[in-house]
Amino acid sequence: MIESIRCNMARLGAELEKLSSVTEATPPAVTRVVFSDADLRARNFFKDLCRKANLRVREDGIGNIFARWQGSDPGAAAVGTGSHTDAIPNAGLYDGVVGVLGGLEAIRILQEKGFEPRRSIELLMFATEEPTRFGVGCLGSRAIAGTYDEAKILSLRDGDGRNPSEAARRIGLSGEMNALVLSRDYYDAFVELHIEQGPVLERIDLPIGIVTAIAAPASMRITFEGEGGHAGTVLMADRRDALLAGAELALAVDEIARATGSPDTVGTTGMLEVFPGAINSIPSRCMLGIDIRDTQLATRDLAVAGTKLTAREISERRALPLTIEMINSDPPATCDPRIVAAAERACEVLELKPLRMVSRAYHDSLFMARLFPTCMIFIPSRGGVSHRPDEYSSPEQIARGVEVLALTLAQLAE
Ligand code: HGY
Ligand code: MN
Ligand code: MN
Repeated sequence: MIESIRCNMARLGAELEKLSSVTEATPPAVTRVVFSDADLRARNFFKDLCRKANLRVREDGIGNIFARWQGSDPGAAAVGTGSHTDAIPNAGLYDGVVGVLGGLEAIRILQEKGFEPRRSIELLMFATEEPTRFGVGCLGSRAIAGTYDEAKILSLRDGDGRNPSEAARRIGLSGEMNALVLSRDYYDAFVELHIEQGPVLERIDLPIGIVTAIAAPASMRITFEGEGGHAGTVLMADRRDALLAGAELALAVDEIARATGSPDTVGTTGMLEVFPGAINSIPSRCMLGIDIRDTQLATRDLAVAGTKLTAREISERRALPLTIEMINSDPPATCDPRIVAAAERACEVLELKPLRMVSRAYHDSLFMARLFPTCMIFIPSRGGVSHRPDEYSSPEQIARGVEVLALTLAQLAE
């Protein structure tokens, strides 16, 4: 096993810096929604770096990018690594990007070490990890895992009414959605390097997290229909105000999540759309976008059921019709012990103390784990902050994560 390895943080830092400037927000905020111009520039930047590292690059119809370092045994299943570079509005520069550019750096420092992989090592940049454009996250990895077939993908729409194929073709992708699934023997292992996006590693002052399980995410849209009307002339007794039902439900989502008895249950009303949205007009429609998660499927489903029940009770009491649309409801993932052990051995060689932990955020690994033995490596997030411009991991923390990833990949590719 390679006994020492060093991340070239000057090189990686410059690339992180460059990519952070590819944004549709005012830096340091990063907005890079899939299939936007910023996304296209990020893709071209990444593919160019991969070609410079002599990786063989291909892109599938939905925009997953695969950059392969050919191993000596072309018939052997490859080892995969990677993450995403799309970013929600007003986000930070590390979410996903550390796993994509850090994955490339891990490959380069192995190449520079003279390591020769038996199994090919393949770096992925997944399309659409964030739900911003199509309302559901991890579209690229769902497609690879076969969780979403062509019909399901084409049923989605963005704000302009385009389906993913139409939106992908606008930036020059084929938009072919019928050949995205990978076979189970395509990867022997998949490892994703990612920022923790939570406070645990920083609080206990450890440099590396090794993920043993990924929480089960669910999201839904609940819409109340009211009557609307003039804010001055409709008396209070005659009103059927949709926003008030939405306000009650948003508070209930918070209470339900706190009441499950599990500290791992989280409930968020991240979207609240009011129609017509005029200050002097009573809301006639209110849509809530609700995100509910837990590491245990049964507890998560209990919170989802409780939310639906409460929404129906509010609808009855206020005589406001409602619609409930489940967007996604995914099982949790368990990471593979063999890869967990490889990552721990890498930490031992590098004299780093890791923490075995769960991931409360979902990641593309949640879906890669449907087909392949999968694991994640976390680095600390300052203050546990993420999905904000002040998201931050230090160059030292990033370098440690890259070095652990490199030695983990080397073990898996031997
Ligand atoms: O929401 C998530 O967990 C991920 O960061 N998209
Ligand atoms: Mn994210
Ligand atoms: Mn992410």
